[in-house]
Amino acid sequence: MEFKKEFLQKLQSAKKIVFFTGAGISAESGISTFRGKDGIWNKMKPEELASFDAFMRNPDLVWEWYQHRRDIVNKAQPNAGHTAIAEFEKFFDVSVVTQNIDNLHRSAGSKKIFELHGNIERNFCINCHTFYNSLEIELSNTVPKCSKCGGLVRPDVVWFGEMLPQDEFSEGEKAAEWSDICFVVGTSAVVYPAAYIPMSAKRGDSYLVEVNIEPTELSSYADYSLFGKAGEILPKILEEVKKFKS
Ligand code: BJW
Ligand code: ZN
Repeated sequence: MEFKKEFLQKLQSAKKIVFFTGAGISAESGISTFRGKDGIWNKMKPEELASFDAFMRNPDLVWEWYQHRRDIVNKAQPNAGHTAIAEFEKFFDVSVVTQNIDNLHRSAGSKKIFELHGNIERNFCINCHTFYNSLEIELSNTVPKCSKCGGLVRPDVVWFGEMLPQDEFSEGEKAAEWSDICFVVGTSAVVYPAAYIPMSAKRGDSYLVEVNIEPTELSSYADYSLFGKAGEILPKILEEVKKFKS
């Protein structure tokens, strides 16, 4: 694979790198994306499952959907894309700003991770806010009740209409703004405020590189678009890095 010269030069001089990732980076680990060809939302409407109103309307249904996805996530392994990102840390100051809730960046060994949409492993009581990790509650297909107050327990993920965790978002924004290169990997970049992250990078004069199997909302904005699978392209970029860092 041939990369353009300008990109290779940026890679040679870069110190801080941000990876802004979405569902597409986990597709090769067997986790479905939301939108696009094999997206789960071709079959189900997001507002029917990924909102607090939906949860209150039918808590068991929403819980069962997360339970199903938890099963998939628990069996999934990081792929070559996650592993390459973790290995970038040997050569650069790397931050991973992810919209994913699947823990695969952590399993791959990335250290500095900002999770914008929460984590499927954590749950909390909507009443008294007691946190439960998935090992602490009985995981069945019906919604669990809080052992302290009997309230409904929900996954600690960010649904439509909900605020993102402020620290994770502002740290992620800062990392993007101060980065020399910002890779935007496997995201349709249509969900806000997460999709402001690449814009923060641009504002800080970072070099914006998109990695996706198809053009997105961001393509016209990116300095360089690489179309193909993240699990194939990212290891090739890492090979280039190794050439000039060793
Ligand atoms: C590959 C590949 C391979 C495949 N290799 N690539 C402007 C400002 C602020 C808010 C808004 C705004 N406009 C609208 C809003 C509201 C709303 C929003 O953004 N709506 C848009 C959809 C229109 N945002 C919100 O509600 C947010 N909160 C908020 O705004 O709070 C403020 C507020 C509070 C109260 C009142 C008023 C305001 C919250 C958003 C939460 C999103 N949550 C979800 C669910 C999380 C839990 C769960 O997982 O169930 O997050 S929705 C879903 O989308 C999930 C994802 O993280 C997110 C982004 O999806 P992502 O990762 O981009 O995946 P896909 O599937 O879209 O794309 C995959 C890509 O991969 C594709 O491009 C493929 O081509 C590619 N691909 N294989 C490389 N192998
Ligand atoms: Zn409680």
